[in-house]
Amino acid sequence: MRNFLANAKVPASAKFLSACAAITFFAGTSAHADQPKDWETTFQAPATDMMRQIEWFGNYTMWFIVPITILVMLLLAYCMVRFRASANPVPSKTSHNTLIEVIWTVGPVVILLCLAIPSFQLLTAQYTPPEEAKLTVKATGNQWNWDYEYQTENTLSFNSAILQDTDRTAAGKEDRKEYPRLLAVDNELVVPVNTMTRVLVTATDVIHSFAMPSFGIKIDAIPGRTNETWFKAEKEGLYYGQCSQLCGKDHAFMPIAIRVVSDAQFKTWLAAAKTDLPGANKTLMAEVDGQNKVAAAGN
Ligand SMILES: [Cu+2]
Repeated sequence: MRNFLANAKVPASAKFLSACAAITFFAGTSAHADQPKDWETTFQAPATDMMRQIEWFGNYTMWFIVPITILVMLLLAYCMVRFRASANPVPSKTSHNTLIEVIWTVGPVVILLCLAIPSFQLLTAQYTPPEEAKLTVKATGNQWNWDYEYQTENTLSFNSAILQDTDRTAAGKEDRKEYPRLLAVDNELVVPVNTMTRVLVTATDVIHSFAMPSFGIKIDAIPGRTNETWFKAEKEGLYYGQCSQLCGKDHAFMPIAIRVVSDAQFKTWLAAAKTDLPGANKTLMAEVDGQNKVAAAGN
């Protein structure tokens, strides 16, 4: 199955979708990372090609939804005014009109086809990793935190739980913009940029869901079962998601944070994290913060 998936070709139209979406993406925000914002009505900025395709499809469906809604509203208003009892005391007794019946049958079929074809292509693309994964991490949902395991030579595993306000100072995470309340965690999942990453997702107790909006992934974490998804993050930064399956009283308090760093930074971090995780995280944070300051000064 894996070979079949790996060899399946990404449909040409999917490439077209991503090309169109890429234009939107590069014209958009150049925020360093992404997280939900107050009063946000659109998707978070995509950080993977898959999310760009999803965003394109979302915008594409709007071209159907909005005109149809307007047409139905206008037709309703017209009928209510034009055929109200006082203006039209003797109603027409017409019960059949072949032309109109053909139009209202064929029209929706064509519209549905226009939506279904790109939708199935997108679904296929989501289950078709374009290349073999270079890194595999396992995410295990618990009530109410996540365990991450790096399936590398010497396995590295740690727990990632919501950052408590009382721990902010000790963790060096006082900046609430970078480490927002309810989204920041104690130990982020660190991955290298532009690297095909496979995520194996499971749970120990109840069903959770591993979701990262900017990456376009969301997959259920089910006890006794391993689900698989993948992403290839294109931009370094700190990304936030949340458990997306109602899983109990603290469901809202088990965020997911993924830190995308350069390949070299990842290797250094991984080597250090195996013996001293808090130390490795601090070193990495200091390095990333330093980079950001240089970037901000350059702007
Ligand atoms: Cu959960």
